[in-house]
Amino acid sequence: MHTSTIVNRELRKAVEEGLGAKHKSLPSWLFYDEKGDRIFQQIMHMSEYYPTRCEYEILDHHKEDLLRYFESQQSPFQLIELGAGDGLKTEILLRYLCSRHVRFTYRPVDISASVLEQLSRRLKKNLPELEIQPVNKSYYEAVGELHGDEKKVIFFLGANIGNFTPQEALAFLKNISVHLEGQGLALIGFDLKKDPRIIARAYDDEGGITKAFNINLLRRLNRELGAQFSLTQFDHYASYDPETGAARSFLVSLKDQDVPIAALKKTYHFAHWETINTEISQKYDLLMIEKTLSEAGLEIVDLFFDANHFFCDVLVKK
Ligand code: AVJ
Repeated sequence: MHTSTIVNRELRKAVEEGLGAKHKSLPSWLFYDEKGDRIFQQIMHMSEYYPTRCEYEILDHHKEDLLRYFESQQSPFQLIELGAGDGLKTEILLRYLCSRHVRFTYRPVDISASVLEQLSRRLKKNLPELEIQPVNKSYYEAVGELHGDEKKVIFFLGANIGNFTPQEALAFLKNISVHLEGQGLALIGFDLKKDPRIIARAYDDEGGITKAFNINLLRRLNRELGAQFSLTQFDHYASYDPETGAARSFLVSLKDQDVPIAALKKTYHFAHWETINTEISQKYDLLMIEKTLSEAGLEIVDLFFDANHFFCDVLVKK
């Protein structure tokens, strides 16, 4: 079956569930259509959006350490990156591993075909010696299909784990841990609690790029499901709760309105100021990280921080 048919079925199911709930929500994977991919690349370049820069710094400064840990692996191994995106951060590390003639296959997994193509094209050009096998799947699917005896190093970077609630993150990590039997390793990125103002700004930038990212989700529903959302009658709102560490994004209805969605043969009502929760970006402290990992049956091998301690990549094994 064609990928777009599957995505479309998933899409209809997600929208029907999310908009049918008492507190309306839409899953954040819906952000990443072609335009959403492009806006997210802009977000990663914004001065307010620190996570990408922090992780870039971490991977650059600790590439020797990481190599040492990977080399204790039987080679060749599979380097599986879940939610690889445009892979710009990972490229520093891939470049280094290639320069040291480490034998491995890079398997970037991403739900977005366009971003994956862009990544493959760039890596084939920049690192022709790299063996790369792109996987166009959601990471749930990809993890479900991991098998084989080859040793695995699983990357889950860029605070992607933050899109899960803490309970969901635990379940996902338990799932991953099954695949680390033997000598497997995983490198997991956690965005850390910090000055709440810095976090709030990262999700509500001056230039309105994050707003455009959020609103684009409605444009996608208009195009792919024949919905009739007015893009000017919803606003972007981001909140950060320093107690729980949850940064959340909402679309806020600016008037009382009815929105038909042709593909669902339904019309949804939005009261004035009613919200649709579109994303959670969970922030962690070290205690939460340790607790979550140990509950998932994972052992911390090493922790890597940027100079500001804004972000942390944790290397774990089973
Ligand atoms: C791609 C999930 C890591 O939550 O920080 C950026 C997405 N949303 N700005 C994040 C995002 C709004 C991002 N992740």
